[in-house]
Amino acid sequence: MDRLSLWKDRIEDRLRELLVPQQPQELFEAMAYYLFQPGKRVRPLLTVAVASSLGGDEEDAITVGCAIEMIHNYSLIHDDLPAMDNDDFRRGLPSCHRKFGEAMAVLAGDALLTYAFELMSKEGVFRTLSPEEVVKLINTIAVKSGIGGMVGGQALDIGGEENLEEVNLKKTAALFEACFISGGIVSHRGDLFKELEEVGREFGLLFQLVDDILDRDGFYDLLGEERSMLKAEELYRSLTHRAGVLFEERSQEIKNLIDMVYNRVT
Ligand code: GRG
Repeated sequence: MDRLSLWKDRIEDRLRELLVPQQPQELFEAMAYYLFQPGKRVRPLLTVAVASSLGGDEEDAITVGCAIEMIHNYSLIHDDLPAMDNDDFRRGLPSCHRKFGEAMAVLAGDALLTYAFELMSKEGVFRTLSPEEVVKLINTIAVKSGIGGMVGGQALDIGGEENLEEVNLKKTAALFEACFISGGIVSHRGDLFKELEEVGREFGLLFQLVDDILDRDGFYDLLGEERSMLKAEELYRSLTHRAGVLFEERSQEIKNLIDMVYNRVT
């Protein structure tokens, strides 16, 4: 089995260890509904791949990756709500609010977001991180998820912001930046913050552009097929090059994840 598949299995197991059945049962079920569906797990995989390539502890990286995956799934639950995208289906199944009702879906999103920070701030959860590194990790993930990141980007989108790049940088790329930076923090490489943030940003922009090309909206609408494919190719080349420079001979899994995203449109 390749390393990405092994990590994916460990991420699946850890998610189930971290979010165990608890009361109120209906809230737990609504929290677990998206989280335990088979997703790509690209965010935790990136976190582990970065940490592993920089010599960090894989178990600690898996824990952080799972917290980020909880935040990602909270954002999907809220994004699907009638007040936002009003989607009845996600991953081919009824969306969270269609299954559990709107109020419970709002609460499930709230609880997943809070739970991510609860677990990262729990004493003893990380085996190799100093208290200062834990604070830096929590702060980074909070900033990238909140008003300066994903939630801010969603607000700009809903408000009709026309600068798509600005919306995507916040709404989509910020959480990918958090994955790369977190992998660095787990590896005690706070000095690489800026470089990791930049690679994460490019990864997020490629991820969103590929999604736009597949859905024929967003940048695809703005640029048309030829120019959006060219832009995707440019981003792909730049990202692969940067990953090679930053992670050197230990960049294979990160490059495989970049390929996985880009290959969806090639
Ligand atoms: C509601 C606070 C709030 C934020 C919403 C949903 C969202 C922010 C941003 C999503 C941006 C994004 C990544 C758009 C691309 C669309 C898409 C396919 C998202 C799903 O992410 P994947 O593909 O999902 O990683 P899986 O199913 O693999 O987990």
